[in-house]
Amino acid sequence: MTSSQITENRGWHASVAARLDQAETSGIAIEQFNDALTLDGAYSVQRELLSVRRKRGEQLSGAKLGFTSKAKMEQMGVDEVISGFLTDRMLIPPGTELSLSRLVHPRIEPEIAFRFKREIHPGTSYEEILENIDAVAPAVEIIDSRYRNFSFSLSDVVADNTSACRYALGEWVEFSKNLAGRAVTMLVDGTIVETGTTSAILSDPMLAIEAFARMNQKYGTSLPAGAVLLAGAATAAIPLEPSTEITAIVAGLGTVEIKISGDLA
Ligand code: 0L1
Ligand code: MG
Repeated sequence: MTSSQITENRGWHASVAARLDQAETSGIAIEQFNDALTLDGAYSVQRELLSVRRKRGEQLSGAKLGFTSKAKMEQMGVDEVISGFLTDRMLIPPGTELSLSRLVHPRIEPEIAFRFKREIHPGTSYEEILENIDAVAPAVEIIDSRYRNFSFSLSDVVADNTSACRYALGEWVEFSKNLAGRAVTMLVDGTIVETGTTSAILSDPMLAIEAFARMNQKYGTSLPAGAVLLAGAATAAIPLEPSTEITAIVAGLGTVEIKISGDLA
């Protein structure tokens, strides 16, 4: 590719990022880009999106993986995970209510999160990343596609930062490698709506760390000490409704709760 083609692509990727960012901040969905983006181009759009958010004062707070379940990989016809970034504005602090206002069609999924005690760089090896993990916590991720009908191609969803929207964390506990096969339950207002197991995350959440190492090497950016990795969903995601309370329980790990406000204005 010539340098003028790279510049031209960069300009186009920045304009795709601006459209996705506008959809994210307004809550108004946009049309899919479909085959107009390559996978590498989609990760370039993601980097542009991060730069837009940083200019608004947001700080990078972690990374996330998507398509970590066999079913989702088969549905999308892929054999590799996708990755996105998290910022401090996406974190729902404990005890605060989440407003659905300006979200497009949010869904919630139970996950587990890892915490890095030191900086991680794209060149950090899997072994070093593993040594850098000091804690694990139950988590929920709110995903919200900025595309109409929550429908997308692989490159669409990567460009849209893998539908990352918000996340909440339970209490951190000391990192242990024994994380597969733990029952996961999600409740809405005290009623069980989804059950699953942490083995839905690439068969063992430990494999999410390996997948993150691969993705970070290829497409990642440096993460600060204290950053988190959302490893992937343990059950299907469910649509969020106003004035509800969601609880996710990961057996032997803990609980995370969030309240959705009634405010839709
Ligand atoms: O975090 C996720 O598993 C979602 C990845 C993107 C696909 C989707 O929005 O369903
Ligand atoms: Mg997720």
